[in-house]
Amino acid sequence: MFDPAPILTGERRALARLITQVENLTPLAEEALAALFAHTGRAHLIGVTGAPGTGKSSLVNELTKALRQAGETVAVVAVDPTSPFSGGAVLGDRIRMRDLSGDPGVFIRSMASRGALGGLARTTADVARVLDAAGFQRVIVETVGAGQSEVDIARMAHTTLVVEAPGLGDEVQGLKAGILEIADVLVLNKSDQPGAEAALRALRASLEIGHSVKADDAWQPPIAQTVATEGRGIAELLEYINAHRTYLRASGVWQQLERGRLRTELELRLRETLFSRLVNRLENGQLSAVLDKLQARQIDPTAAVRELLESEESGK
Ligand SMILES: Nc1nc2c(ncn2[C@@H]2O[C@H](COP(=O)(O)OP(=O)(O)O)[C@@H](O)[C@H]2O)c(=O)[nH]1
Ligand SMILES: [Mg+2]
Repeated sequence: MFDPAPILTGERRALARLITQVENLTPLAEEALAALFAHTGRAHLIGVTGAPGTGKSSLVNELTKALRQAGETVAVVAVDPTSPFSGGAVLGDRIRMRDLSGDPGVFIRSMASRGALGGLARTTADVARVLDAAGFQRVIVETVGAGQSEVDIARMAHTTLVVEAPGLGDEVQGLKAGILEIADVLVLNKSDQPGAEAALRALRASLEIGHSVKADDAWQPPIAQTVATEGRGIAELLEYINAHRTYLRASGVWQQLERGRLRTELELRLRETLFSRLVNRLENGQLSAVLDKLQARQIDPTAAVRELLESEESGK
């Protein structure tokens, strides 16, 4: 039996244990998520993405400190698809340990994403939900910006930060189209490094091009210039993040986003449930028999679906 009380009061060991359950997709985790759902929907979810080494972990660390100074509670979920023991992740964690350990208003968790049985995006969303239910006012999710799972994670966040650093050369122009679409706030970190001015110009230029394709036209992504290692530009970055949250709430986009996310989840779960229900009702070997006919070009895919559905209905 799941006891929600220690989670709702943010008890750390209970939280850590439950998150492990969520990662392992256990029945207890399912029960817990169901019981906690009514307590979710309050936290501001902030996604932080960008190439490895741009300074995401350092930035998250600084942001967390700034938020704590403002009296807010913060949970951080670090997702690194390459390896839980990669240099960047470990370094970032060490930085965090030093500055933030022992603070009861902060909870930090690194996820071993390789083992995410239910898929990285879903596991991350469920972990964020647990932390939301635990009452953390901000939940920050750090991902290595590489592929679809980052875009999925960004969709889950209310506010997505895309972190860039100078010296990435043509990449800055190259990868922009896709990644800029998900950016609510752009961060040019390592502004102390050579090439920062050029990178800023490149970012501005691609923002102008990208702006026309952005669905959400009323918000123009600002660019924050930071030096995470020195804490420079962090106050301004936090202002942008808060301005975005204010915008989301005032415009009603916050509600729209939430409804869209819940709709996607509902449809996904419906699809999975209906599919496995159907497959369970089919006779052994029926699916592969239809597949044989498909492969032999005796029937087409639409007819295959019809045949499977009809035999499922007549078998009732
Ligand atoms: N010069 C400089 N180095 C930075 C800055 N921010 C982070 N770094 C360094 O860049 C490296 C990668 O930082 P990290 O936060 O782990 O990047 P991540 O892989 O994006 O999470 C570390 O050695 C940091 O100390 C910055 O603003 N300026
Ligand atoms: Mg990192």
